[in-house]
Amino acid sequence: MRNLHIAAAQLGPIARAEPRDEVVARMIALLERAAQRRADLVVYPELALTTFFPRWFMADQAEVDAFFETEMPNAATMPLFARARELGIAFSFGFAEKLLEGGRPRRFNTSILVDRSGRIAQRYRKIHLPGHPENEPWRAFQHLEKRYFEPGEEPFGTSDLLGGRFAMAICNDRRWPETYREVALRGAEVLLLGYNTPLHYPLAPEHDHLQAFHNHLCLQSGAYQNGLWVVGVAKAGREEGCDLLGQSCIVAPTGEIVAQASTVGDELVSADCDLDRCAEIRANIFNFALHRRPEMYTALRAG
Ligand code: CDV
Repeated sequence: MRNLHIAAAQLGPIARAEPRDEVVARMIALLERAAQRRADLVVYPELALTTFFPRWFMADQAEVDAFFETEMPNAATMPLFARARELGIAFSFGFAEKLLEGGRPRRFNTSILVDRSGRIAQRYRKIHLPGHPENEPWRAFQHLEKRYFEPGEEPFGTSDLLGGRFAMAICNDRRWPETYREVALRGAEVLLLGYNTPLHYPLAPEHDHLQAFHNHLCLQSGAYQNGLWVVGVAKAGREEGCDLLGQSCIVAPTGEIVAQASTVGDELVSADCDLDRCAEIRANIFNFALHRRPEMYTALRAG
């Protein structure tokens, strides 16, 4: 048995004007609750430090850049790093990352995983960027991730800490089966995944009532078909007039939900996650080495 106590730290809405230090104070309050439960790891949502700004078209790049972090940790997030180190808790959260490469600014939708000592053990830049690059004012809410971010250029990675192997993915990545299979083939036992999912999807509004179903459908099937623990964590509630899905949850490798948020505010849910349970699936029905036939998946190999 390799038991870890893992907490999903759902965040309620973040207003456009809410300063980073207030958001970080909310994150620390959830961390303290996690410490009372003796959590080993706390997982926060995608773009956890700000409102979900890709819902707005902004022509002025300086206005967009105000939502980005140019270093991590920085002054605003240092208290979270410090408190987590004191408590000996690992954590993961998403943020908008801006860096200079060869004098050129680059912007990514990024998540980090920080170990118990406060060291950034892994960085992941979102691969499946949803949305559109141009101003589409007809939409009630835009989704301009393809304008404001570049897609991550590195494959899904893993890191070994807390006695297990971890991978990260971000929001839209969870809808793609390749995400789970890729990290499972790399030996990941826990997938950490933050999301911001509006209940209203302008391109297929007839599916709005299915957002909650599709969220759990993807997380649960991804977990089961790959023998993984999956920790899905929402930014939830009515944010600047846009309703975001909650439903943060922890899914066992059997596909069963073992903890689930019941509000759309700041909420902590947690579960004992025995990493050895991955083998229940991986040594049986989804024994990759025994049953997969990669040589038959020719369309997949072709791209
Ligand atoms: N932040 C996201 O990646 N959101 C997407 C869109 C399509 C709503 C999602 O898959 O939830």
